[in-house]
Amino acid sequence: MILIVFEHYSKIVSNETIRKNTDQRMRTQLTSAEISRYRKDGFVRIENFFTADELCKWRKIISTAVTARDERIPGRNDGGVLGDEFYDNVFTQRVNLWQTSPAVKELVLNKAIGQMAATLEDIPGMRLWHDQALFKGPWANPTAWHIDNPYWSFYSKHATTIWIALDDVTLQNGALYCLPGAYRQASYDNVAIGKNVGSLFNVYPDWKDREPVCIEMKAGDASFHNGLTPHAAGPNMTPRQRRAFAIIYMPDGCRYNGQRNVLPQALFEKLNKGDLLNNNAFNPIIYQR
Ligand SMILES: O=C(O)CCC(=O)C(=O)O
Ligand SMILES: [Fe+2]
Repeated sequence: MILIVFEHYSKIVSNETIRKNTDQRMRTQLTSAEISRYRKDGFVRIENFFTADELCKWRKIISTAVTARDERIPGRNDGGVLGDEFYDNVFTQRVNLWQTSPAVKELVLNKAIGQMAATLEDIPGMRLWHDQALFKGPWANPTAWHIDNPYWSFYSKHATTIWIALDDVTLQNGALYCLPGAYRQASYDNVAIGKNVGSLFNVYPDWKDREPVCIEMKAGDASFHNGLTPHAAGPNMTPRQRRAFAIIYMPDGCRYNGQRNVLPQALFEKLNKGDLLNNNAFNPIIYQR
C-alpha cells in the first residue's frame, strides 16, 4: 500500500526532466512544475503529450474530420465569417468535430485530459464547451491578440483550453504567443480577431510594454491556456499547414451569459440569461472529482 501511494505521489510531483514519451498512452500526469507554471503564467507547455503512434493516429483522424466538414459550426449557418477574406485565411476553423466524427469524439471526451484541466484550475468538475480544429494553411494571416472567454456563452475565471500541436509549430509557421501572468488582470473586454494584430492593447494599454512568450512545440506536444490569458499566433510563412486541435473545458456550474457563440439554434432559443449550462448532450461532463 505504502509503495503504491509513493509511486502515485512521485508520478504527480516529480520535477525530473520529461523523457520522450515512449509509453503506450498519452502523458496525462502533470508535474508539480507544470501545475505551478500554469497557475503563475496562465499557460503551460506539455511536452510529449502524444506518443508517436498517437500523433499519427490523431493527425489522420482529425484531418479526415476537417475535410468532411463544410460548415464552421455544425447546424449553424453563421454567415459573415465563412466568406470573410481575412478571417478565413487566419485558419480553417472547424468547431465541434466530436459531433460529426465518432473517432474524434473519443479524444474530446477523454476523462484524463479533463482531469488535467480540472487539476490545473483546481476545480472539481469540467464540462466540454467545444472542440475546434485550427489549421493554419500555407501563407495564413496571423491570429490577432485576443482573450477567449469573452467570446463564450459563460463567464468563468477557470475555463481552459488544451491546444494540441499536430505538426511542429515554429516561429515560421504560426506558433502561439501568450502574455505571462496577464490573465489575473484581464476583464471580459475584448476585440474580434481582425486585421490589426495588436488592437487588444488599445483595450488593455497596461499590457502594451509587456514581453510575450512564444510557445514553439514539437508535433505531439500540447499547451493549456486559461480562458482569460491574452494570446495570439504568428502568420504561416511556410508552404505547409500548421495543424492544431483544441478542446475547451468549461467548469461545471457555469451560467449562460446571453451570448450565443457556438450554441445550436434549439438550445439558444431555450436558454435564459442566468440558466445553468448543464445540457449533457451539448456540454457533457468530462471529469468530476
Ligand atoms: O491556433 C491559433 O492560431 C490560435 C489559437 C487560439 O486562439 C486558441 O486556441 O484559443
Ligand atoms: Fe484563442
